[in-house]
Amino acid sequence: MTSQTIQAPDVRPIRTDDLAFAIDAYRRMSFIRAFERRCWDLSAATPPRVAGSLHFCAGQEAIPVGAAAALEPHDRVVATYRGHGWALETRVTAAELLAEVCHRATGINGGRAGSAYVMAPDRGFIGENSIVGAGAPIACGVAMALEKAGQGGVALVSFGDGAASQGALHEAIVFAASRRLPVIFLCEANGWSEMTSTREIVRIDRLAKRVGAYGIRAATIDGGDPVAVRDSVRLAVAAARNGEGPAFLECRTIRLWGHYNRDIEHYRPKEDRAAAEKADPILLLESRLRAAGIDDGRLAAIRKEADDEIAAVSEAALAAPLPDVESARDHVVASVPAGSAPANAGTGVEMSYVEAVNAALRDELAARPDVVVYGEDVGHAGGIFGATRNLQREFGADRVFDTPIAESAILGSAVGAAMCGLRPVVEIMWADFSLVALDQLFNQAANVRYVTRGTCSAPMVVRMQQGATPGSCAQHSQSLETLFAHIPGLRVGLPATPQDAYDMLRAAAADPDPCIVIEARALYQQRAPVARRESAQPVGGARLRRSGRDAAIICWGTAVGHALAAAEELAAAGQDVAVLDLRWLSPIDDAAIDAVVAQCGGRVVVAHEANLTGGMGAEIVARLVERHRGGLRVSRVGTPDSRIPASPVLQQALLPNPARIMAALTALTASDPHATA
Ligand SMILES: Cc1ncc(C[n+]2csc(CCOP(=O)(O)OP(=O)(O)O)c2C)c(N)n1
Repeated sequence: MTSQTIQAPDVRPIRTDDLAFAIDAYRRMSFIRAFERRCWDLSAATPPRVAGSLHFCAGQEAIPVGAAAALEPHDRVVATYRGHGWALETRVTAAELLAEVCHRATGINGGRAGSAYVMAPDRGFIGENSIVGAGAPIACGVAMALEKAGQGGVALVSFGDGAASQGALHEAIVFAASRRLPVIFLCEANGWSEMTSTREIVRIDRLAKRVGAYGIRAATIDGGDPVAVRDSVRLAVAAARNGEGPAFLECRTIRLWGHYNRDIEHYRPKEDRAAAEKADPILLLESRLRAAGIDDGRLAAIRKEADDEIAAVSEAALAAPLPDVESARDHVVASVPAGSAPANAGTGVEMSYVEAVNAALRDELAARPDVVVYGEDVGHAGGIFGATRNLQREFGADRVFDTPIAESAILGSAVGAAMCGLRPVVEIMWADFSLVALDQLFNQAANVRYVTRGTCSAPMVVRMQQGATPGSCAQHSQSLETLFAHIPGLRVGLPATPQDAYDMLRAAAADPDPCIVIEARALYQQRAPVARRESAQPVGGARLRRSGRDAAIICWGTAVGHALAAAEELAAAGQDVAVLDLRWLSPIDDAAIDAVVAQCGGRVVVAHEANLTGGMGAEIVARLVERHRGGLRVSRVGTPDSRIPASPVLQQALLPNPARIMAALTALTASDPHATA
């Protein structure tokens, strides 16, 4: 078993025109190598001076060095997790990077990123990505923002040949091709997919062949030659700047060291390693420079300069303070005060819930030029439920558009676009479909603010609708809010009325963090007056829909209507039941919960459509128990832990309804010696 055939090329002459660049490339490549040697030494020290795994780009340095020479300051780089070279070749200093690798307060991310997830968007380095392939959809969004900025910027994303098998990459290429985005997909094909030879997996000799079928430019080049990389990236960049769309460059390279710092490479044939050592791009460039008349003394001086600088940087990094432990929870979300539910205006134009969504999108598009609205069928057709109807006609196909059926690309591009100044409001047609692309929300969007310590964020909105309706099958019926609310860094809201469908979507679009707004398909045709507002309210705030003293129902989404109906019936029987519509599950309005619980003598039913086990009802009950200790009588009403059948009668046997909520309330108050009814 060998990885790709590695052949040390004959000493290729350097053109006179390229000599200065080649000397500079040698200097930069030597610097990256010196940096990584130092990292290695620190991690191999006893005890180790760097915790965790390090993934080195040794052997691949010609790629970031060559590519960076073809980029302009307004271009952006999204890198593989093996990204030290890319960080150093953008505008991250060695001091900041080494301090980050050593998890110091002075690191570029204050020790929050470590070696494999460095982010410095303000330096043109969108970041490394430790989820392989995930950077590609993000690069699409970065390119969208660059296109909008109108300065001809391109987004370059690097990834490994192993990552080339990821669905996210496929989706990103399809997405970029469909919109002709200025993205350079750059594959660092070192022949290894972690501990498995890529040859054992891929049935073609060149990955570029695969990509040709996407209808974009694709080429295989020598990734060991910085001049070849520079020239090929230049061509691709020129075409992208010229509006000709994305390109794929497969840079054949070598992995000189192991997959990571403690890799003993038991799986790697000795001859593969030996061949890689012979093809070391720094040694090859050295030979070429010698052949071009650069003497050994000069080359040695360049290497020494790199070593000396790294030694100084390393001393400073090790002397730097550790991060302040008090800061560990800072920058999970923006420190803006949570809002409260806006007062009902009492007036407004009657419209359906889904028309209210449409109105909110229209008002956001009109109010802010950075808002873009997109998703499957969202543009021309106006959405399968009509939520985006007529918006493309009114605001143009640049701002309201259709995408390929590619949820990772939709969400990932929203992350990249939001990081670079756009306000994407994207639609995931059904909440169930978000599951194929959760990486972009959980691992990507939710981390941006935290890792960059608030210097960057991903203010995007994801609209989706959920829940069971008669005939909807088990893959189009789930209530998934708990998944999202579990993730720190995401905001999650579930409007239950047309007014809230309008207000909460506008709040989400104005919020500085990624927001998930989960609409209720079952309520789409519900009608009520909706007041259009001048400006958006902050995210957050529960609404007391009905006050009462005997018991409280805490609920959200479709359960709100059932709760109100139950309270109404119980009122006829002399019971006075409060209904609190939580609206937002993140941030959660604990003060409103406490107030209603206190008013109702601690008798609480939490009602939601989602399954009971591990649902947000369990979270709310746990919070109540922790805060109130004694004097509580709590119960939950939700869908029992079942799959959702399509049959309407079977659905009715499972879903919460007013009768079940009433039964829970009655059981609660009947067993309570202090109850008034
Ligand atoms: C989505 C995902 N799956 C698996 C991994 C574990 N993993 C980390 S690195 C790696 C190998 C990636 O190979 P390649 O893309 O060729 O990059 P290289 O290591 O060669 O630079 C794997 C499988 C991961 N980080 N992310």
